[in-house]
Amino acid sequence: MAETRFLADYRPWPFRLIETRLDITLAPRGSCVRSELALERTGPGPLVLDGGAGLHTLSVCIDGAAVPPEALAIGGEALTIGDRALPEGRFTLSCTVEIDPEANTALEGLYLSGGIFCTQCEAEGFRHITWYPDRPDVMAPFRVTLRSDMPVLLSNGNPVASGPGWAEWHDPWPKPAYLFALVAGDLRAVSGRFATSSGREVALNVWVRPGDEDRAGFALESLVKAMRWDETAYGREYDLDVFNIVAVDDFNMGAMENKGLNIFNSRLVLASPETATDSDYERIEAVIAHEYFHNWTGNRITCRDWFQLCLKEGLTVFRDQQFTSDMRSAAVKRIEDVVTLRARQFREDAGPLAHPPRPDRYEEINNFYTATVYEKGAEVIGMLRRLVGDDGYRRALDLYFDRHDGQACTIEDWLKVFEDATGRDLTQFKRWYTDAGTPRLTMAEDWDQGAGRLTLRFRQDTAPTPGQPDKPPRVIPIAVGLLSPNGDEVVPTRVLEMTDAEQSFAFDGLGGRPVVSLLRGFSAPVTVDRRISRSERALLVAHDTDPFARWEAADSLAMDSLVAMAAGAGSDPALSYAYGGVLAERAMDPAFLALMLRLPAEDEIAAEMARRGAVPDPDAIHRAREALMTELATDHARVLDQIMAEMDCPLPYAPDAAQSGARSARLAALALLSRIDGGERAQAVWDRAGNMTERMGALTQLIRAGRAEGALAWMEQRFAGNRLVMDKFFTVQPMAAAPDRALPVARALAARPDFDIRNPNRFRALIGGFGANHAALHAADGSGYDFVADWLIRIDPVNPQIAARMCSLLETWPRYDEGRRAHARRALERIAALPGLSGNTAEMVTRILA
Ligand code: 0A1
Ligand code: ZN
Repeated sequence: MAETRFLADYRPWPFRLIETRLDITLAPRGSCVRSELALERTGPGPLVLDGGAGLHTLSVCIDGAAVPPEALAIGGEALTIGDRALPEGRFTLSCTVEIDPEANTALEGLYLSGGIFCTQCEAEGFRHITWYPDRPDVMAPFRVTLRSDMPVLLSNGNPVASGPGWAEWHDPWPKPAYLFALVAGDLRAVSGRFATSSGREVALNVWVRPGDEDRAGFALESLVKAMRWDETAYGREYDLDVFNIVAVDDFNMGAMENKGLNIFNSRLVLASPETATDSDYERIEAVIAHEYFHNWTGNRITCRDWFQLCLKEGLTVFRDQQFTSDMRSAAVKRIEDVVTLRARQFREDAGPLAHPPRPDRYEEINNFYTATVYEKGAEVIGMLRRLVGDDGYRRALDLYFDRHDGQACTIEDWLKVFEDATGRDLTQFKRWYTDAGTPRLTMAEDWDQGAGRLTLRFRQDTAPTPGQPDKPPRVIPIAVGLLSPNGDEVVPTRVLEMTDAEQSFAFDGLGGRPVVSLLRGFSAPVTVDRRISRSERALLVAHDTDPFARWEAADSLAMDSLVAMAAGAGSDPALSYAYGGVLAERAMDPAFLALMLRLPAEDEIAAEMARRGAVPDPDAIHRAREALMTELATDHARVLDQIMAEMDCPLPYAPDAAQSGARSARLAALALLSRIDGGERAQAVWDRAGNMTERMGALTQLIRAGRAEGALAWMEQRFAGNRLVMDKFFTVQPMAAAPDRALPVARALAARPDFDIRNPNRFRALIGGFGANHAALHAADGSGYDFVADWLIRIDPVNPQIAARMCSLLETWPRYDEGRRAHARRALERIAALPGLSGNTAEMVTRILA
């Protein structure tokens, strides 16, 4: 088992790294890496470099002379040169190692993806390339020579010179090793140019495999939009002559912000109307922007250590969310972000893997690229901005860039710029970074008719999380508005700042008792308990001026109904009535309408039941949700059909907000209607579909209705050579299948020769698709847990990062009944007992079982 690292143990590295030179000769089985590090001592102690088991060390020299064996120790993961072998002042350490990219199935360090050499160095991948101070606070300019007969040779920074079989790159901006990258392959560029606001000309390239060029245009357009936006919104300009993006098929995550050379999972680059859905397009635009924004928030200013990961990730997610809100509909984006936050981060916070946005200990840092670090990290910044206002936020960010450019920083540095720029004391606010768990906000109302006064009494409680039994109160910005009983807004949005465990706020001068629109814009990542009548909720659904609160009122009405139905009650007629009102409203943005029509997912219902102290029954939840959809479809069939007709988009296809909104409303209506027509309409949509969005919408319903054979056969035949489309084929079948069909379907898919577990996308597609079928994953006989465990066991020796990440499919086991819990525990213990289990997976399984 790996050892635990603690935030409190941070020590600066006792050397200064002045420059890094690399000379790399690429070959699939034996790549030779020669490094030269210009160093200077700044503190006492030996020189310790990080490295991995895969380094075959050929030489280690100081100022050209071999380090004597008695001064050199090469043990498992460290190379140590004794104090006395080190010269005073500046010296050069050169190492030569050989590595084997072809054997690298973990996809960390240098590896091959479909014949393309590429790298992934975050968080600690560089140590698999050569011996190095592989920590984010050691930054240096890089000069890199690549040697290979591949036609395209790329690294960070600007190109310096090249000839047949070699290329030299120079990155003048000091960077930590995790931002290093190289790519060598037979690639084609889709190119453009960008003139920065101060007149610098930048060459832009999106590099793809020959034949994929016609699917790279949207990524390039997205990049240009992101570059312009960062100049306007944050005053941040690009700082090199070239910006390269490379798409590879085998990648553990979504994409990586290596300086000037972003490497992407091809699913976040390649798109055409025939192969990608509207959500794929939206995601591509967002991730291209995210990686680009890292150039300032992550690269120019990086993290002191990996405990500070949310410093760059929370901020960059916050920035990409702002970007998408500006490019598309802000209201819709906010709701989508909250849905994801609740589905992933609240789930994490409520279970055994709960941790703060800035953890203070870890075993394997790769296990901390989590929804809490990313999405909650972004929410925390949203709260900060709400508290200091837009101007305060802008001043703080300007100060952050001014003060910390070129540095490796901490959350303390970040909070300090807000304190200095706005004069606010953020001592209590800091708890959002250091404390885990989702606060539960309880609100009660006192109405004094005589005085015309409404008093809102709040309480905040946070349940204990692993290692953190006590939860002191946090600062919670609560955005509130008041509506009169006829739906007019009588008090516009006001942000109440709650700082105590219990606190009251009064509104005076009211003519009559208003209805409270609470937590507008989702002003804080908390759950809310309030007593509110159905008619008040219905009033909010019909009239709230805040789109988030309006959606939330509909969502919670549906949630209450579903929770009651899953516990055996009948459905609530108020819900269908409220839906009728929504459907009758013609002026609504179609994308917003689609969200209003959406019912909470089965996993969300289970989470809510657990939060309310009940034990969720997955089968009952599935039946309840199906019954409610059937009822809504039956009650509103006519108007749903009208929506389907009205929202049929004209050609040509565009992945913009307007068209994709219309398609999502149409497909939401189709999903409801398919519950009552045996899949007739879905078949019609499939037969006429002109793009992948409609195809996937229809196919999902055809699978549910058990009549997808023809569609699946067509898809397989038409797209056999397209890995990204075939990933959809692998996901949608187990996901949409009836719970008792999902396992046989998943097993059959797993037996296919194209289920290649060395490709992370394919593995995630099938196992993740199965895991998204809530009732199948949590089957009472434990078969779902066993299936997942079997595959985690198979993938762990191939790719430990993917195995560890997918363990989170099992993180919710404590919610369920004793029978299911016993099955889940046995499945987890079976993984834990595996000889040679990776440290990554061992840490996850241990935490999940604890
Ligand atoms: N920094 C990247 C995400 C990333 C993290 C880790 C990786 O390998 C373990 C790869 C990519 C981002 O935020 O997009
Ligand atoms: Zn990121």
